[in-house]
Amino acid sequence: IAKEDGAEMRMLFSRRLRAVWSRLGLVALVLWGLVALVLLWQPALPSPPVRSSSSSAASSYISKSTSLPRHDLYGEEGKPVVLASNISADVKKLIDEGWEKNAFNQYVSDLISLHRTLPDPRDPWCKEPDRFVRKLPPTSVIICFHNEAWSVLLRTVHSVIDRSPKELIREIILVDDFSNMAHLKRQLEEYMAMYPVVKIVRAQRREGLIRARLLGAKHAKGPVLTYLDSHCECAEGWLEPLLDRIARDPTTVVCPVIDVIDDSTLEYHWRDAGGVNVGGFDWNLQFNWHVIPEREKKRHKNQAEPVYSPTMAGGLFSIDKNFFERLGTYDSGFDIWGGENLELSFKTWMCGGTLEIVPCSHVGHIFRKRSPYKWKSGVNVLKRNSVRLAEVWMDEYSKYYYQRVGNDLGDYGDVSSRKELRKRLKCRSFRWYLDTVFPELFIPGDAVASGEVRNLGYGGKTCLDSPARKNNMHKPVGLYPCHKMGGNQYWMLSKEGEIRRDEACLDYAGQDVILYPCHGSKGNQLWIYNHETNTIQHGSSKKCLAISESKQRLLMAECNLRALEQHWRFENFNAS
Ligand code: LR7
Ligand code: MN
Repeated sequence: IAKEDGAEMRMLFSRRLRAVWSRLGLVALVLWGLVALVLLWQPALPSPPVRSSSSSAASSYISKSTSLPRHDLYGEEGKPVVLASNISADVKKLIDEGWEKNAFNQYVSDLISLHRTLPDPRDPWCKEPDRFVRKLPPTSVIICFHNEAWSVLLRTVHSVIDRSPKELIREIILVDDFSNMAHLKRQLEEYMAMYPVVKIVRAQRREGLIRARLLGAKHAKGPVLTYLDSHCECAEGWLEPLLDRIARDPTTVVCPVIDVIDDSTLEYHWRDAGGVNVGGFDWNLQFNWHVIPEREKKRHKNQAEPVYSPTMAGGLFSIDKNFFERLGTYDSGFDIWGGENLELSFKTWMCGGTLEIVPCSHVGHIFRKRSPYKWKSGVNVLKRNSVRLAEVWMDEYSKYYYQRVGNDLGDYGDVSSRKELRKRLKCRSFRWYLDTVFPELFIPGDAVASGEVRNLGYGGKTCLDSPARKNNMHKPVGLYPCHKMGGNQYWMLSKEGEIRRDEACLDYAGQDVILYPCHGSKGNQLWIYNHETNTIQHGSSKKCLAISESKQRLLMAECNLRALEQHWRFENFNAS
């Protein structure tokens, strides 16, 4: 064809004209390239024009390509979308509405292509030839949603279709958990008619995400189930490394690395294999992340190899369908949200499986700061789920959770069939799980001392007092009149010399005494408590813990055995 073109050209143009022509073309190309570069590099794109207000009431959460000024460059390569600061009041209103409904910036999401590109986050190790077994099992992808934003839900679906080998997707099942947003009704049906691989299943009443997932599983035809939240984006090559692990051993439950999609700019932040964390939990039965323990690192030659994880975050994982059923799927008595991730994690480990995080597989997730949808009035759903979990799976360790909820279990329904399941499967004990899978977890019963930590100076009425929440980390530890009610004054002294509450440790690095995530390597977190002299000496600085005369501030002072403001008393002390 090129040859024929050339012949035609020769007939049309003289030699000279042709030369000028091609030179012009080159200049145009260079100019075009420059324009493209400038566009790409501009950090803040101009704010888009306001969407026409003539469309239906649903328009504020529907991104119809006709009414929306889609800009092909917004958010490509996972880049952040930063709106110009001079946005009009109308746009501002739309942005606020989007936040209100979804707890993320829906307006920004609506600007981004449903097929946007992402950076390739994979370690080179993942791309080596023959890395994965040749014949991978196909999977049913199950995405449950309750009132999800249109553009976010569709980008989730398209990221699966666009970045998975076709033959590995048996189907994509969208489970609508009784949403009432207009765009999730017929419009979704019509849109998905273009993609026969997508099936829509509707719950007949609000089930909560746990039973919604079970409903999805009921319709699944693939040998593997892959669950995703409804606000995800799968990165290049996300699926094969997950299925590979299940192909090798169907009792392996696998999670991708969960990358953060920023709730405000929708920037895709990926972490490299060296930054991968594994899942744990605390005695409030809250899921948390921690670094890969050394003992686990030693098992691997390459940092991109799958790592054992004591627990999973919950939303994003693949599991062999038969194995899931053997494990009794989820406890369908769990309502709305929460706890199901620990239930599945505990029983996977205790009943013969393993749980891994696969660093070659990356999926982004929009992390929100609040839950945008309705829960249930009058019941503490999360506590009820957690009590069911503790009753069935945690044996004598359930008491540590119960202490956290004032030993008031409330009405948690009937768990006898779940206990029978555990018996039938001959699962191991929770103690085995803690010893073998999660030895890093601090067991409150192992504390050498616990309770309030009272200062004996200035009248002896002041106690160490700090909420050990995540957002309190790195902040100075407080003081408060002793109140004898536990809570923020309940501390534990570990055998290793940490003063801690759950994963927060007293830490001194020369400035303030702060709370810091416990690292287990002593150093700035080592405290030597002497129940006879009542002193608390810091391991590395050798200074002693004290309070200021105003009783407002914690101090570190040169040790002086006679200074009463350096004397402390742990409420319960175990001399043994
Ligand atoms: O009633 C409901 N019905 C639903 O269908 C409530 C929720 N849902 C859907 C919802 O639309 C979403 O797709 O269920 C999914 C999860 O709900 P989110 O996104 O509100 O949950 P989350 O991301 O805040 O919370 C994490 O923990 C949950 C409960 O234990 C689920 O397991 C989520 O899937 C889980 N999310 C992740 O694992 C992503 C990484 C988060 C971390 C750490
Ligand atoms: Mn989520």
